[in-house]
Amino acid sequence: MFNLNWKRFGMVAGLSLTLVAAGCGSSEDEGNETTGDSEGGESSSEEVNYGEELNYEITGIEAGAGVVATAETAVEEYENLSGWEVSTSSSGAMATALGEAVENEEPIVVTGWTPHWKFAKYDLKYLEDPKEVFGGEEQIKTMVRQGLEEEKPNAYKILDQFNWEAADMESVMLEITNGTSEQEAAQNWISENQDKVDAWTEGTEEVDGTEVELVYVNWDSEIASTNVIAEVMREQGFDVTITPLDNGPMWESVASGEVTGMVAAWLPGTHGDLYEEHKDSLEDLGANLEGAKIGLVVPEYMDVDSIEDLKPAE
Ligand code: PBE
Repeated sequence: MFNLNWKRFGMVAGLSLTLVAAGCGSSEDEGNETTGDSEGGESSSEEVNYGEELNYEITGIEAGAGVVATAETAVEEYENLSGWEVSTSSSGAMATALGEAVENEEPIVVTGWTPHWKFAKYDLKYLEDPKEVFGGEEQIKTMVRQGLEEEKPNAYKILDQFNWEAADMESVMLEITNGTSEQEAAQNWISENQDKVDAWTEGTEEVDGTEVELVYVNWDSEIASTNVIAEVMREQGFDVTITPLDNGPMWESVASGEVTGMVAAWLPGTHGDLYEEHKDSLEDLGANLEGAKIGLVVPEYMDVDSIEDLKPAE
């Protein structure tokens, strides 16, 4: 218990430091230089109108993602976002657009989340959210179908004991984004973290081809977690299929009992509606990761710190 609290305190302190650092990064000097280049000599941060340059567009991801729905709520709640829209495509397309913007030092606002490799690769910051539309720290939780404990007790126990940290997930994500295959990155992490994996399989017996189907969405974070737990279960003798779906169908397939489970439930905020809808038809196995977060993310060089610094469409 104490350990956990200290860990969480450390994380919150770390987050605040990041925010302080973000504030320094966008000091007047640096901001003016940047906007001077791209805006033809405007000198005050007051005059920066990124909205115009961005066509009042927030670069979203999959239409079914919680962070997209939450960004749409933010557009409604913040008066200064009047006239803005959240575009939808895919997490991959968002990451490409972000990479191109950073390369050209152009402005961009994306729907972002932590853990994600983009923070290791680029200098980015969350925009402050004074109305707290995006909520606070979240957990990523494991959900399985009802009856699993009786039918496949070893699968149930491993899924129940699966638990790691943001840094673990980030290292797998980073390796995948740098070109290693998903399965290989998962195997590499497992062989370097055998002690953690042993704790997940503790008290279970090896099986001979018991079928398990895990569902997920093609978000980088969930690609990492799902591949890791799938590989761990394969090493225990399970015949594991992993199936990418949209967010809604991912929840529905677990609730209907069609599949074994998933490790991709972002709560209490991001998937709160889906949880409410399905919680009576599935089993909640608790958090597999603490300290997740969603929000609007921009490059450090942009001279805005808060969602409220963005300007409405004329
Ligand atoms: N995400 C990653 C998901 C949850 C995991 C933040 C993109 C979402 O918004 O639903």
